[in-house]
Amino acid sequence: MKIGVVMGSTSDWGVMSGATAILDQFGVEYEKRVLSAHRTPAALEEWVSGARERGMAAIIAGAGGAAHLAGVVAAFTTLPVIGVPIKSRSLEGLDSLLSMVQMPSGIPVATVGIDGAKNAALLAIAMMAVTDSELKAKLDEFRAEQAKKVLESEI
Ligand code: RP5
Repeated sequence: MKIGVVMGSTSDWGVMSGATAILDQFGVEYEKRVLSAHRTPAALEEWVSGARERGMAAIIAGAGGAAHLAGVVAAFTTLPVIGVPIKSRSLEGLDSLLSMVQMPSGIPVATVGIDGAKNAALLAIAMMAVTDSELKAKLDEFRAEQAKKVLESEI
């Protein structure tokens, strides 16, 4: 199984590379694409519609502004969709956050915090780990390492 990572613009890559860095760290395969809900709707539909057949377990979608990308992705698939609201130039990402988190009932998007690409990847990994014991062990190790750092920290 792999994860899909899609973003609306190359300008989102600075944030979205945080998701692929986590997927690399856990050895999880992914497909990454720049596709826009409003600039390339047909190509987006094609990519998302074939995602399950290409072995994807979930799709992470990052976009800024009126960030309808994640909602449109969710409209074309029943795979879990995780939205990453990207901090926008004019409203600091509040527009992106509300566009994703306030999806109307029936088509869910699991939305992480503004610029929360790393958490999106960790959530996708947690989904895969439900049925993948090797990944679950890696997730447990990641959590233990994180806890150790906090407990060892000094102020
Ligand atoms: C959205 O508009 C993208 O996801 C990006 O966050 C934002 C700005 O895009 P660019 O103008 O930088 O291409 O579609």
